Amino acid sequence: MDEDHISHGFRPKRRNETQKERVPPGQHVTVDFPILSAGPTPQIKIENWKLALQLGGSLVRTWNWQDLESLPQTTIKTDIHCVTKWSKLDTSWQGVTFDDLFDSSGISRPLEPYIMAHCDGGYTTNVPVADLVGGKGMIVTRYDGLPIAPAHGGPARLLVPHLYLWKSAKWIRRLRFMTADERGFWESRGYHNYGDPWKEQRYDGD
Ligand SMILES: Nc1nc2c(c(=O)[nH]1)N[C@H]1C(S)=C(S)[C@@H](COP(=O)(O)O)O[C@H]1N2
Ligand SMILES: [Mo]
Repeated sequence: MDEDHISHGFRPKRRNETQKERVPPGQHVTVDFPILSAGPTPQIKIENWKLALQLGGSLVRTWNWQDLESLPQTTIKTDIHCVTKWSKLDTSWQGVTFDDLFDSSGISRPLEPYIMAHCDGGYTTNVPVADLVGGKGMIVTRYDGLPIAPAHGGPARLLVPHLYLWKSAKWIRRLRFMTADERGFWESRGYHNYGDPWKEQRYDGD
């Protein structure tokens, strides 16, 4: 029996219902990978790349590219959700979890409850530390097994897939612990402070 003779709608319907459970309200699935950047794509050389971890005014530590590559590598397959309403299913990323990053700095428990992510080009976004540890957040360096394209945040970006994608800061350079929550680039321009796609926390007041 060929594909045309399968009783009408059976297979597509099942597929749609599986997708429906995986796609947050108001989102639609896309197969391509849109690029959303508030500014130009920086061209970053790996030799010059450094990630800094900051507490108050002082530097807790920095990782250069080799340092990051030598940490335990984790690969995940996850769905990502952009506030502009596209979701992409089963994206595959490799990098270092925040648990492993903090372990490598001798940080056994978060120093402060919030982090501001600072990027090349000045973009910022705030994330509670609780949303980064426990395997929830990563610094990723590979997409689909290959170095992340510059437009998608290469060489390294934040990945926090359970929150809207604006929290997944591209071209990450600095992580700054904060005692009190502060708003980042989009959060101070009308976006929701937290951004849970399942609760449709798109804009302030949602
Ligand atoms: N540095 C930086 N990171 C950023 C952005 C940005 O403009 N600058 N845009 C954010 C937004 S709004 C989204 S939806 C995602 C888009 O990631 P993509 O371009 O890889 O799809 O990156 C986020 N991270
Ligand atoms: Mo976005």
